[in-house]
Amino acid sequence: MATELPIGNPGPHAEPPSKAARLRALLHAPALSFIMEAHNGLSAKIVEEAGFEGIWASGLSMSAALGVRDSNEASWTQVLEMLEFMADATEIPILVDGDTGYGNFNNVRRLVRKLCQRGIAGVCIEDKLFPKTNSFIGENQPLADVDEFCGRIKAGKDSQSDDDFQLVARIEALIAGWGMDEALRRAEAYHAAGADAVLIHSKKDTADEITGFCASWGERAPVVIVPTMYHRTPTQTFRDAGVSMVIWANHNMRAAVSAMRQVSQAVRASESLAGVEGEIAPVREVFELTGQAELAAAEARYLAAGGGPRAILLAASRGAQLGPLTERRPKCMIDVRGEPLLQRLVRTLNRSGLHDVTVVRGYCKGAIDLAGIEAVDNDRYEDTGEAASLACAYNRLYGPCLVSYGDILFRRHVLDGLLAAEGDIVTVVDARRRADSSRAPDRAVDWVRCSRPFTGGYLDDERVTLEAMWSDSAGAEDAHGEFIGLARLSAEGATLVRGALDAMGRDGSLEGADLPELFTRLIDRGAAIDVHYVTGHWLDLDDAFDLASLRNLV
Ligand code: SPV
Ligand code: MG
Repeated sequence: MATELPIGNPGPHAEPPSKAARLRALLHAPALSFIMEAHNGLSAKIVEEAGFEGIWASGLSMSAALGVRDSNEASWTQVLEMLEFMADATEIPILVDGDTGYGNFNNVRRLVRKLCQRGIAGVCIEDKLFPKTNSFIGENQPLADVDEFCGRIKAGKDSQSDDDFQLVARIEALIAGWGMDEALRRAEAYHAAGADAVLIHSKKDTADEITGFCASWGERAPVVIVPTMYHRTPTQTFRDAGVSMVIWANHNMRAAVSAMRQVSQAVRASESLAGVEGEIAPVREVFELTGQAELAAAEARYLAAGGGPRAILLAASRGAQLGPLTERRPKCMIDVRGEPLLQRLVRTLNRSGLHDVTVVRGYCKGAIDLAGIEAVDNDRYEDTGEAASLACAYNRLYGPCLVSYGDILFRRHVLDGLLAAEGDIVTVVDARRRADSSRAPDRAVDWVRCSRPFTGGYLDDERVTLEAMWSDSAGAEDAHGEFIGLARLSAEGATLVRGALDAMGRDGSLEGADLPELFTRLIDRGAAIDVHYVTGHWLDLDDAFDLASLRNLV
C-alpha cells in the first residue's frame, strides 16, 4: 500500500516518510512544486541547501558531467553509481531521468529494482527508442509504439519494491511533431498502464502547447513540465494551468560550465590565482558541504586517542623587528642554540604525545622544512593576521586541537598542565607578565582580563574564565595577565572556533584579525573560554631582547 496522503504530522514515534513517499506527496499535492537539476553528489547537496524539495537527476547533465553525449553513452550502471552518491549526499527525494529505460520492459524492470535499492524516489521514462537522443536535437525523432511503452510502464510499476516509488511517463509526441491529439492519447494510455504522473515535453519558446495540453487533460494525473525552452513564461501561468511539478532541468550544469570557463580562462591569462580567489567558493565551504565536521566527530569517537590532540602552529609572519635575522627565514626558524626555534617547539609537543603537527607558513615558507610536520600556507600573510592564518588550517580544526603561536617556547609542564585542564577552549595566561618591567614598553602583548586574578593558593582550583583579551597597551593596568599564545580546544571548542571564523569571514573582519579578536568574537558569541594560569617558564620571540632571553631559557 502506498502511503496515505497528505503527509501530516506523523506523530512522535512514527518513522519519517521515505523519500519516495515525499516525492509522491509533492507530485500529488495541489500546490505547484519545483525540483532542481543536479548531476553529482556536490550539486545535489547544493540543490538541497538552496531549499528545494527534490532533485532532478538529469540525463543530459550527468552525461555532460562525464564528458559524454546525452545518447546513452554512459551506461545505466554508471548512472546508477552517480545516483548513489547523490542519494547518499542528500535527504530530499530524487526523480531520476531514466531516458527510455535503457531498452525494453526487461531493462526497465531491472532499472526500477536497482533504483529502489539505492533509495531513489522515482524515475521518469520517455516514449522513445534506445539509444535515445536529446529532445532538443533534430526533428521528427522516432517514438516508441504506445503498447510497447505501456509494457515498459507496467513492468516498472510491477518491479518497485517501495510502494511509494513514482514512475513518471514522459510524452515526446509534441517534440516529435505528432500533435496534441497524439500527446493526449498517449497520456491516457500511459496513465491507464499505471504511470503515477505524466511529463508533457515541449520545445516551443512559449508555453502554449503546455497550457493547451493541461486544459484538455484536466486532473486525470499529475502533470510535470520542463520549461527549458519556454523559460520566459511566468510561473503563475503553470499554476493557473494546474501543473503539478516544474523541473528546472539543466541549470546547475550550465552554471558550472560558465563558471569553470571563466576561472580557467582568467587563471590561464594571468598566470596567477590572485584575481579569482575572491570570486570562488573558499575551500572551507567545500569542506562544510562534504561534511568534514561529521568525519572529525567520528574520528573523535572511533579513532584510538593515542595520538593526542592535533597541534596547529601559526608561523606565517616574518618578525621584521629582528631585522637581518629574518631576511631569509621567518622568525620561527631563527637558530636558538644550534636548532631552529620551531623545531624545539615541535619536539616539546612530540614529547607530550602530540605528533599531528600542522604549521601555517607564510613569509619565506620554503625555509620551514622540518621533518614530521604538515604545512599549510597563508600566501596572503602580508595582508592578513593570525585569525586568517588559523582559517588556512580550517580543515584541521576538527576534534581536539592545540593552537599555538609558532614563535614561542615553553617548558613541558606548561603544556602538560594545559592538556590536563578542563574546558572546551582553554587559554594559557601568564599571571606574572604585567609585573615584568624589563620588557620593551611598545612590544605586542595580548592582555587578558579574567573572572578573577591568579592567587597561587595551593587549594585554589576554582574555574577561571576569560572576560576580555586585547593587544593594545591601553588598559594594560586592568589586565590579569598575558595570553602566551597557546590554547587548547576540545572537539566542541574547535567547532565553536570554526563558527567564529566563518562569521568573521562573512562580515569581512577575518582578514585583519589577530587571535585576541578571535577570542573576543567567541566571547561575544557566548562561548565560555577557560584560563589556565601559569607563572613564567615560557618565552616568545619578538625582538633581540627576546632572542637573548630565549637563548638563556634553553
Ligand atoms: C534532461 O535533463 O536530461 C532532460 C530534460 O531529459 S531535457 O534535456 O529538457 O529533455
Ligand atoms: Mg534527459
